[in-house]
Amino acid sequence: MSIFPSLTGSEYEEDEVQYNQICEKHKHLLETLPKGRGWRTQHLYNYNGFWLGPMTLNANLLLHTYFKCEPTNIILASFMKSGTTWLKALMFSTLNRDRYSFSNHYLHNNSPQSTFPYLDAESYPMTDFTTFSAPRLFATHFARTLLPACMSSCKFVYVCRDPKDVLVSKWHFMSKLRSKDLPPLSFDEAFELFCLGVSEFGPFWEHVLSYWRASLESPDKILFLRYEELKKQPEVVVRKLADFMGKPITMEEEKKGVVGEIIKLCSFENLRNLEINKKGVDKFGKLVEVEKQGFFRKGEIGDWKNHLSEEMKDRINGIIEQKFLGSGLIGFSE
Ligand code: PAP
Repeated sequence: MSIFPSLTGSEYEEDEVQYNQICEKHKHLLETLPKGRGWRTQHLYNYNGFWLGPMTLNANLLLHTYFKCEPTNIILASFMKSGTTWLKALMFSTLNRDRYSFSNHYLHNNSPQSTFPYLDAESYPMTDFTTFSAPRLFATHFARTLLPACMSSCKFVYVCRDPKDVLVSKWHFMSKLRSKDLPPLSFDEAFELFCLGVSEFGPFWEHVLSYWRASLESPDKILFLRYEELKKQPEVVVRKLADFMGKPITMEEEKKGVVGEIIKLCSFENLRNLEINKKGVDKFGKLVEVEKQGFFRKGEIGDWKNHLSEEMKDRINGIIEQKFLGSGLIGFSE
């Protein structure tokens, strides 16, 4: 299949030249950027202050060249393992609540990952997203400062989570995906790398701060959420999401219990126990396949207590306090 399905003749040739230039740039970057130890792949590359694997680096270059921003786009952004799967299900089912009944829903037969595309997979220029109807939903793990400038016209939902739980969740997840040709990454090694900021899409703190600062500048454009608040008060968050996406819950829907239906549909227990999420893989770009059940592990607050020593907890909490000092971000170092 052509990499530019919608183009013909000279248009195609022009774009092919551009595409080859990106491949060249990618090759050059891999040779020149600072390298760190990868959790899944052998190396990560420090690109504009953030650590990316070779494929996500390429995806970022492609995104900057080919992505066509629309002000109606709504982008779900998160650091890995912060609640993306949950938010994908919640945003999709909240926005499309007139399209599907809760007794026979899209999510009963399709994984949350399939609801809307990741910008970080190497999908460009093969997929023409302009054909999707508005508002178009996308997900990304890229820090705000790694995204194209035109995206300041789009809305963002950012979800973050206690970094200690993120670390534990990510280590379990990446250990499964890690190439069998590489030596395993022990939890102690992952902890050390995480503290140094060397972790796919990290440093964690810079990632969170990139969206936090943007949300302070444009609160109407960025809805800043926390996994823990979603766990404690899901109904408050679903109403916020509905308002933010331009589709507030009506009085009639409140009476019918629509908010409760959305929460029940997207709950960890429900999604994890659906047959569709127990078998098979989700595909990201050309090469990455992830077992669907890998997205549903424990879904709890505080699993870090089963993995981190007292000393580790104090060290990571100290880093969080220092990094977030004066930012207004609190409650991560408990
Ligand atoms: P991703 O970065 O690979 O997209 P993401 O969905 O952000 O992963 O995070 C996965 C975490 O969310 C897992 O946490 P755990 O390892 O601590 O268990 C996963 O279990 C949890 N999770 C997935 N779906 C839900 C849900 N519906 N409700 C609550 N937590 C969920």
